[in-house]
Amino acid sequence: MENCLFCRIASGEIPSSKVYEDEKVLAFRDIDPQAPVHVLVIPKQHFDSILDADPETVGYMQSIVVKLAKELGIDESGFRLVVNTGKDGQQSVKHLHMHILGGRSMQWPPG
Ligand code: DGP
Repeated sequence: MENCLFCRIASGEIPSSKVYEDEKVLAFRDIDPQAPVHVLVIPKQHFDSILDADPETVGYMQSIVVKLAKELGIDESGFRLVVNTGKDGQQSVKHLHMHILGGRSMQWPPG
């Protein structure tokens, strides 16, 4: 989608610190990391949010999250998977993305 930041990152028009890529998804380091490990997983196809995405895409993204958690060495210590959605969810980029946050102990409840 034109003018979508994450579509432009997915196409390579805007550079990112890439962690993983295949024909369906891209994973890259968050520009403003909130933990020692902070990776975003996005589908290359544009969906505004998880509300619009099909279960196959979401399930595939989940499988990449698990693979990356192992590769990033945070599967045993644990991590947080976040999908901010809409206004109250504080979603700032309107292209579905999953945050993988790890490498430190997380707080609960979130603010
Ligand atoms: P959210 O608030 O859930 O929509 O998270 C969007 C995230 O995207 C936020 O943590 C910062 C990150 N971000 C925004 N712009 C860029 C960018 O240009 N490059 C990268 N790598 N991350 C970005």
